[in-house]
Amino acid sequence: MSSAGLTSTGGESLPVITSVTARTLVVPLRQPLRTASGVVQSAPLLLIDVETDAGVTGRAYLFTYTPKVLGASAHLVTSLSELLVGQAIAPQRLSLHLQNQFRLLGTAGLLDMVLATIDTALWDALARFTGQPLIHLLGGQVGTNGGRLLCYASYGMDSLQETLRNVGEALEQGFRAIKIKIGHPTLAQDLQIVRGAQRALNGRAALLVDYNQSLSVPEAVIRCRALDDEGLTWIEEPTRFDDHQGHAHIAASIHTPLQLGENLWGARQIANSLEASASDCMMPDLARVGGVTGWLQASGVCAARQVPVSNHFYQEVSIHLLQATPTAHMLEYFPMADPILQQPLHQEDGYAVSPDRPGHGMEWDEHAVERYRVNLN
Ligand code: SMN
Ligand code: MG
Repeated sequence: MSSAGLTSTGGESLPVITSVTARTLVVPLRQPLRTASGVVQSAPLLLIDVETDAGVTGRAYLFTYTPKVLGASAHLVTSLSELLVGQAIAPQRLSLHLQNQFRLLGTAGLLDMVLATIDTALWDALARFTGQPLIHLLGGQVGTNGGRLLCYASYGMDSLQETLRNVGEALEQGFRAIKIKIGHPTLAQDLQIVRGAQRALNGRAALLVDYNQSLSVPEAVIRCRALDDEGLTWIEEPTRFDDHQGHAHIAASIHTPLQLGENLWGARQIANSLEASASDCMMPDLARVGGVTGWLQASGVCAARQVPVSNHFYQEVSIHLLQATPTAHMLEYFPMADPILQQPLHQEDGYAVSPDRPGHGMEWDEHAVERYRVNLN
């Protein structure tokens, strides 16, 4: 079967897609994740499985932030599957083709996130077909640097007491870096919590903070200047993600590095943000940057500018991508999908350990998937 503009090809050596299916779940979080811009009570996940005639299945999940769009995202997968069944597993080629199909509509938003998740599943299928971990397909090697990547424990916006408990927990688990969210009603509260956390850490781990876009530019300048000598590794998203000039002004007002990226759409928006000197660091989100294909493009943009790169969520795939990213910095460790994975990503002594299994290494725990499945029809 062919779709407009793409002749059906099996390519002698590549598997051919036989089905693309979606399942909708709501997976519990260990605790609700409070940010200055809203609370995430649970993890609404869309699971995508791409089956092939070679007997390998590519997998990926999409975090949709709210269950309200889970049904729509699943319907998008069903529609897109008509463009994919019968095509060879060639992720770069297929992702470009799918983007071109929607040139008039534009894809920014949920469609881009679904396309990115399909891209990730296609790369997983290709890697599984070769019998190699994804990192090998990207030119990296499992076991490099001991196959480990420095990671940080990611927490929410909590009270001083809860923050101190989180810091103690992270130190006990061996983390060498910890992120907390701030943006409390007053600067004094932010400072009290940052200083309390730093006292508790006592130099045993780095501290990162995240404002989740909650401040106006003038307020962000005031608060970031007040935090500038608190020894923070980075200050994340003080104002709206796409206010490049606003972030450039904030960045120019302080010496603490700014961190952006989780809300930027594709390598293009990352390049625009860096062009505006809006950020010192970048942390692409797999679903917004365009999957593995988009990440590789963004990685090149950041490498050209020597910008440190971390990830946002999707740790199981991001650990492969970061180990093939020239300016890799740290992995955000936020195990939201662990309840549905047979072998969650392993963290020890503050490092995430790269799995030496075909593809990204995720296998669904089908019993758990059924337990958390939601029927939205
Ligand atoms: C974040 C964003 C959205 C939901 C939870 C957490 C946060 C992060 O910005 O950096 O992880
Ligand atoms: Mg963030």
